[in-house]
Amino acid sequence: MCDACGCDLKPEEHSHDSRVVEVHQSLLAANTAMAKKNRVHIEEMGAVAINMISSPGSGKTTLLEKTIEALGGSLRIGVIEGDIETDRDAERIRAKGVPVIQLTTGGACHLDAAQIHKGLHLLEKEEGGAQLDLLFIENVGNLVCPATFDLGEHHRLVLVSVPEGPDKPAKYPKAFHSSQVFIISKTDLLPYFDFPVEEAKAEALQLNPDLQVMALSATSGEGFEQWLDYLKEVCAH
Ligand SMILES: Nc1nc2c(ncn2[C@@H]2O[C@H](COP(=O)(O)OP(=O)(O)OP(=O)(O)O)[C@@H](O)[C@H]2O)c(=O)[nH]1
Ligand SMILES: [Mg+2]
Repeated sequence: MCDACGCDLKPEEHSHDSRVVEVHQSLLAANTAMAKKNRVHIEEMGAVAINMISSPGSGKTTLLEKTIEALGGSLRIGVIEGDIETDRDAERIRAKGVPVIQLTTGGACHLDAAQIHKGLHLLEKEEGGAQLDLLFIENVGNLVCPATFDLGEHHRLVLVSVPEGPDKPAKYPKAFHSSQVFIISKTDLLPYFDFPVEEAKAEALQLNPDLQVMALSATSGEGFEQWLDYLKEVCAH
């Protein structure tokens, strides 16, 4: 038992040094300040930015591919991809003919505002990357760390795919508290999984009543119109 705080750890196993907390707070403050600058930079590019957060494999890149196919002719779309390793997602997006930058974090579980600052300057050098209507930022796949870091986005989008199960809003509340849009993806798989859509929606709305909730399948196209309408509306403002 630790005499200082009464917890179960031995004194040498943890710290009561308030400087540890201060360092974390100043790192977050620096990130928030850089995110503010990024938002201005993105607006100068003419764009609205959407930060996409989800578990690995819930369909972020596929949703982007299908969105570019549907709207790439009418809206100028750019993408910043975030992954721990590889430029595979950027290659998939590049094949759709829009400007894209891959950021690799080398192990970090989220993008931060300083990386986006660099990414914006690199994107501007890509053909068609300097003036955009929509900038998508695909964050590193997980529902935990990305929720803490403002990147300078205007909208935050959290996805949960049908095979992951409906309990994610309750288990990972910060991602849902801090988002404006919640997408239930891969609805073509609903016949094969136990995913009560209305219950999942209700649970998410209980956490954040302002969430805009959509259910869609990128492969079948079901529910896609609502998503495209949302994007057009976002760009019109
Ligand atoms: N059935 C079905 N499969 C989908 C759908 N969307 C994506 N997938 C599949 O899900 C897998 C993962 O899709 P991605 O788009 O790469 O997922 P991601 O979220 O970008 O993954 P990470 O970047 O690794 O986090 C792929 O095999 C896709 O073909 C969908 O609407 N329905
Ligand atoms: Mg991806």
